[in-house]
Amino acid sequence: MRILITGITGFVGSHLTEWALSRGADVIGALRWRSNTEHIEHLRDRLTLIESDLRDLSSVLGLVEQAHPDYIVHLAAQSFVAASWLTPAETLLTNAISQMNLFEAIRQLGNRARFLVIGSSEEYGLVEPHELPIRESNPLRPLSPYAVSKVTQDLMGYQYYKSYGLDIVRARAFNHTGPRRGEAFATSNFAKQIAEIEAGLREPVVSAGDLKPTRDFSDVRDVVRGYWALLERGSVGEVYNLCSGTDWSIERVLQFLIAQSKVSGIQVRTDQARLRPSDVPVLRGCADKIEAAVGWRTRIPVERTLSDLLDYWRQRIRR
Ligand code: A2R
Repeated sequence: MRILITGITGFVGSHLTEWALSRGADVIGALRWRSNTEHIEHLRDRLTLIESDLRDLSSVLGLVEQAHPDYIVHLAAQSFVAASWLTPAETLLTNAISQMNLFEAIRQLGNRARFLVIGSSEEYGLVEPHELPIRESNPLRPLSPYAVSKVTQDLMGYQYYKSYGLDIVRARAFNHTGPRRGEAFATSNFAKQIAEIEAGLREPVVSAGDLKPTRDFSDVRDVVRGYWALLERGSVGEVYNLCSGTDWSIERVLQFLIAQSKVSGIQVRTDQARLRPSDVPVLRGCADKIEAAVGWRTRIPVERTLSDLLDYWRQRIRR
């Protein structure tokens, strides 16, 4: 079994690589010449890495031809909602064109790989209270440029499946976190700040954006196990939520992390720069469909995920 992972150097890419290797797969990773490989250094001698530019079709044709995959998981993306407000065109271009080039490459080469489209709970956007928990049939009402880019990827997956019969399965992952999460993301950012406070590198104040929104958090290690199950047993053309079914406010996440700290009396300060033009107030998903289809549900409690994330930052800062 050969799996091509784009975005292999990212947070999810490194965890999916570990999972795929544990399943005995040959892993081929696509990366840019300037990609930071620190998350996959410990796996490097077990991988094949191919440099490519996903926004250039001729480069992607070469990548798919060389990789000759059975599975493709397309994780490469401008993945950060907040950054998408500053770079909406870049976000849409990267996320839409990269996937289109991959679809065109497998179509033109006649490759039969199963392709996992990585969507997001952000696609649902504005959700009315009576629509909770969110099912796959919920309307898509995106509230950020990132969310629009993910709706585009999702519907493009539907279209290429319908138009050309490509073997495409679509995932809508709700928030996921854990070790190696990029420091721009709230959970990781809080954990990093607390680890820095413990190390005496900053005053005992955590700066934060809006604490009111609630999110349905899963552990990244559960999510990559779900992606694998969809590759193996998901139904072609279908779309599946990956979520825990419970939501935590950002405030609760922050207070949990502060309570784990060895330093007492840590304060919280609102940082205006972290507030966004519009934010999704509540995201809580329903995972019934994926559970019925492939038997997947989350196993790791949020508390463990957050503790592991804090430990990750403690170790990094010590290093
Ligand atoms: O920045 P790099 O070179 O280390 O690579 C990142 C890659 N990436 C790209 N690859 C090729 N061409 C691009 N224009 C490009 N822009 C970004 O995507 C990195 O390997 C990966 C993103 O990693 P993270 O930011 O850590 O995202 P994460 O959480 O792993 O997200 C994976 C997927 C994305 O579709 C998200 O939108 C979704 O899960 O939540």
